Amino acid sequence: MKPSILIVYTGGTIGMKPDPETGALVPFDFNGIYDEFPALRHLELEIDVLTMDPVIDSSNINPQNWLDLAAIIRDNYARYDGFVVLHGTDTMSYTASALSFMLENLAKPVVFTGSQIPIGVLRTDGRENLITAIEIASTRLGDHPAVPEVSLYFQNSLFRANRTTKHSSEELSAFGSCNYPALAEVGVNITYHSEAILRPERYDEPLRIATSLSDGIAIVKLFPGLEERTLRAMLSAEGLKGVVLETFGAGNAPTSEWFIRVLKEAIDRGVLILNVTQCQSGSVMMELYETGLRLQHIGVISGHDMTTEAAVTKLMYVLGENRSREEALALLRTPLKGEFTR
Ligand code: ASN
Repeated sequence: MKPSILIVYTGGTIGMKPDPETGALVPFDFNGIYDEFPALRHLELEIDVLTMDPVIDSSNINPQNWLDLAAIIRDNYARYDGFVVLHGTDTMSYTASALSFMLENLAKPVVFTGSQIPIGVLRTDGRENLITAIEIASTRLGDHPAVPEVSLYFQNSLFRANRTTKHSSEELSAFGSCNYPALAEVGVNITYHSEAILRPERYDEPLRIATSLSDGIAIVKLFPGLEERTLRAMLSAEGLKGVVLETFGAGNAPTSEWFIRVLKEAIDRGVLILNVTQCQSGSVMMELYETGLRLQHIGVISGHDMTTEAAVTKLMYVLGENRSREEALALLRTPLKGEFTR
């Protein structure tokens, strides 16, 4: 039997094509995928396409869309061998990170991709991204899928989704994964780095999905000159439950008394604060300097080498179900889907 792939098209540049009459970019109908890319027939796959309604520019994506996407994958999980999610690049790392946490017991490939140039433009990067993502989603090594986790394929590299960041709005190589190696590299052949790929303990568990994500999450980026009244206003927002604190270097922050006090007051009110670094690569090590140690002492949680995208979506996931503070803390301190290295 031919492997079967479900393409879920959410929107973004990859789905755009110039209208032959007006020249304006209009959404491409992926149901005509074989007519547009006859080469896909050579892959010997069953491919179905599901287009989300409405298709959106990814700047408009929100957590409800993530819940809908997770439900689509759950509802089709038994029927397909792998999934390719076509998504705008701007927030793809957020969606892909969120899904990596929300799809519990995942044992099949879910490959996110998109493009920088519309698929209907001759020089598009979307054709190669799409075809290779489909091939990766359908590849098996031995008895199991080659990459049974949520991944992101772009410009010859396959990354763990929750390790990625969009680092360029211009380059075709738009995504990077500074703190974790590529899962596969694509040249003449596709080379899978098996040692880097996450594998489930069991392949036959039913997929379980998160059905709620927490609101009340914020990102606070430190900068020299941040004032007490501004920080206090941010941390006193009504309903605030979790904060990703983007600190300097190895997780450092000012030692001024007011700064520590404002953070401590929020922690005492029950707000969980997760420390990630503003640096593109490297990890938070709060025990290294006095400026990090003080954060550790008041109960700021280390985000280790997590991206902001992974940290913010992990907070939404962990706080989304009614967990006790201890349970939430334990989950935040554990890598759930390879999102950080200890
Ligand atoms: N604005 C587009 C989006 O994220 C950008 C892209 O897909 N290249 O939906």
